Amino acid sequence: MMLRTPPSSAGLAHAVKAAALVGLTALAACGFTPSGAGDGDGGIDAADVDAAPSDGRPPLDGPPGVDARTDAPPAVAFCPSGESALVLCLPFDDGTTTNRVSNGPQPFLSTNVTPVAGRVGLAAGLGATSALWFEEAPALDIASPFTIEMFVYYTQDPPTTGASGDRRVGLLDNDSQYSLFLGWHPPVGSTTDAVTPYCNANSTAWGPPASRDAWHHVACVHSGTTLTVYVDGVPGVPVGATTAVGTGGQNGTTLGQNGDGDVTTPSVPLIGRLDEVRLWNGVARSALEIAAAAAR
Ligand SMILES: [Ca+2]
Ligand SMILES: [Ca+2]
Repeated sequence: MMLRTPPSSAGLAHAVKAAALVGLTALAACGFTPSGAGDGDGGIDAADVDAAPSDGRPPLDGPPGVDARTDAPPAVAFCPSGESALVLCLPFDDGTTTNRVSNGPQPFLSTNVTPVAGRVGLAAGLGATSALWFEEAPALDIASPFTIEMFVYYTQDPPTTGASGDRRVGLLDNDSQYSLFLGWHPPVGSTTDAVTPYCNANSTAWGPPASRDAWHHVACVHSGTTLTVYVDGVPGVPVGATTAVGTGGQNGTTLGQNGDGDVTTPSVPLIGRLDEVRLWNGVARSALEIAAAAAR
């Protein structure tokens, strides 16, 4: 069953197109002047060129030097080509779940994932019946150092009853190898549990808590010797992590729920949104880089 172009993708494209039309109407209504006039230089401008259509930023004002308007600074590419450490890069900005890493793995299942307003451009809207799953692939059998990062918006807390494996919400899970979840954990200095991102890769590291109904940047950084979870650029307590990251799991990689080999039967699903998902193999992103990603 190949669902790289799932039936829902037509709906996605339609929704994006509709959103674009609404956007154009709004621009016309407030007197937006297309490139070519109104910038005061008296010249004829080139058409706007969006050098990176998937980055969610406005297009550049034509090639530099064509006119007197200041070109926007080129954005640092979110999914830089030629970045061999990048395994997954899903900005979701075109309304699809395509991995923007060239020759990278693509989702095998992408169903009931809807384009919604994101932290940057569009995001992936996920619910109790969503499935976003990459089949088993060598590229996803990463080793330390590594970095997982994404924006998360959850609208339902993790369950508060059941076994520990039930009192959580899955964000990204390469089953039996490495994972990022939302669970219940007391913040430093407190004895009361709060919803808190945590990362598993033999060791378990917890970040600062993350509130419901708001966007948060969540990152798991494995330095090779320590595991640290950041929330909105703020690190939690690092834990030692010297055991090699496993590669023996065969259940692939799941976004938005626990990966347990049966992605079509929801297991602690995320009710909410994911945006700007990246997975880096062989790279521990620096605290500065994590903070910069959180501030996009
Ligand atoms: Ca996005
Ligand atoms: Ca594996």
